[in-house]
Amino acid sequence: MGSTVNVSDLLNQSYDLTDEMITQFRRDGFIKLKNVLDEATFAYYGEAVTRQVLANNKLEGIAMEDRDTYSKAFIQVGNLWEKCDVVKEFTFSKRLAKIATELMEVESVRLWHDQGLYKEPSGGFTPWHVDQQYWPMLTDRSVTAWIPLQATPLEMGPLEFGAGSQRMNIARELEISDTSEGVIDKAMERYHIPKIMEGYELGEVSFHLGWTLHRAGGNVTNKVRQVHTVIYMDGEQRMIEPRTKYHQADAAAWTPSTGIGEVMADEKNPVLY
Ligand SMILES: O=C(O)CCC(=O)C(=O)O
Repeated sequence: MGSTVNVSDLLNQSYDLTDEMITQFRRDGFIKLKNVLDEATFAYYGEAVTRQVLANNKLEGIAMEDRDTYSKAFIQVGNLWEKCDVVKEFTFSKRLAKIATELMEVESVRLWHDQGLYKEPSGGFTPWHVDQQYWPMLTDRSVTAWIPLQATPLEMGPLEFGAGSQRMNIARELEISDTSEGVIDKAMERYHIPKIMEGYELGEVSFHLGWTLHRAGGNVTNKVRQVHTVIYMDGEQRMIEPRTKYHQADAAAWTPSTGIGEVMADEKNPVLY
């Protein structure tokens, strides 16, 4: 009798990190891991993510030439897990959450939010930036799992990282824009920060810290670059007093019941590992 393999099994199986991988992540602020997921996962869960991204696409019908740099870069739809139970199963993967926990060297992780980032054919570059400038978090323990739902060669706009940039306080106040692209690029040259950009194989997933500089090139293929992301924070992460309009907006969107100084334990922030 053959045994049935459920498509969700892989999402809950352990992916074993080596000590070298954890050391590399601590040094570089990012890591790309091969064979984290597989084709069957993408066929089932990827389809559900795509359905939600298309159903909630606010850029529908707006021509590329009429958009600003940010909205040329991708269609962005957040908290997909609240909209669809299949996506919830994907976002709540213990396999991914365990990797995030071990890379951040913390005891547990909570969900900050998930989002689809779909770069359309002829979609523009994603400017250099750091994510954590938007988030009112006390410590640097936040990490994004960037999960391409197809192999992503250079022409499709994979992520590019500034290795070790999480330790350097560069342009942390700059929102994602043409200005951040130019200013950060110059600073990276000045401080000799290595820029690392490689395509992603099918099943490869990267993890980057909230303070790691990153960007992506444009999509010059005729296929959409489909990416799901899951953003984790330390299970003990606390909220600081919002300092910017982005802090305020993100606190309201992703952790509405958390008060200043409290652990961010809203019902939107379940412990995932
Ligand atoms: O997908 C992209 O082009 C950019 C993604 C990004 O900046 C992120 O996930 O932090």
